[in-house]
Amino acid sequence: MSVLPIRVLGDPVLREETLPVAEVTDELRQLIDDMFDTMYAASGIGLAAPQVGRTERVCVVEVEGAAYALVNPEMVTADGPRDKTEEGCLSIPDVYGDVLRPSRVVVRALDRDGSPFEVAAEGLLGRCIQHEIDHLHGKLFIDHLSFLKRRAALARWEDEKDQYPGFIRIVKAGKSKSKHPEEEL
Ligand code: K1U
Ligand code: ZN
Repeated sequence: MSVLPIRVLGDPVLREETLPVAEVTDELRQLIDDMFDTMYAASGIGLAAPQVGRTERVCVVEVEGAAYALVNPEMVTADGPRDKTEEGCLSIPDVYGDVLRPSRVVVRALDRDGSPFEVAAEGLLGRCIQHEIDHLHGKLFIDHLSFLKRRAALARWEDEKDQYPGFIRIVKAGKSKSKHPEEEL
């Protein structure tokens, strides 16, 4: 169980296309578990592999108690009326922007055991899954903003980024969702 350093805007890994996972191994399961730990420690609702410097096509989400590890996720459908809602990103701390996205998605993926499944999601879970799949293709929420709003978001980031030398954000362990708190000792 490890909380991993989070890469922030400016690290080239955030702009790379990820690589499909060929096989769900114990090493990949360890990465998934560490990503959940990191997401909880950072008080996030999602996290994608590039945010911890990895290029595997894998992300994790948890919204209102519904937790998913998504390996090789593929968008099956993205429809419904588009909603505009404010997003943040653990890789662009303290920067926010309104993003327009389809309100409903159906996503197909492999789970932590390598078994295929589909999830249909709307609301915050649907938005979070779209945000994480974007990360797996090197796309960030600021890329969805209008020219002026993106410029404002980047100006805000200019004021923040010096807190993250080497494009690394260290998150303290502590906020844990572990069912076994003694594991944290
Ligand atoms: O991928 C990430 O950077 C995680 C990101 C996911 C996300 C947030 C908001 C909308 C879509 C996707 C975060 O978790 S940032 C933390 C955050 O903004 C948040 C936390 C709890 C509830 C709602 C938002
Ligand atoms: Zn993000």
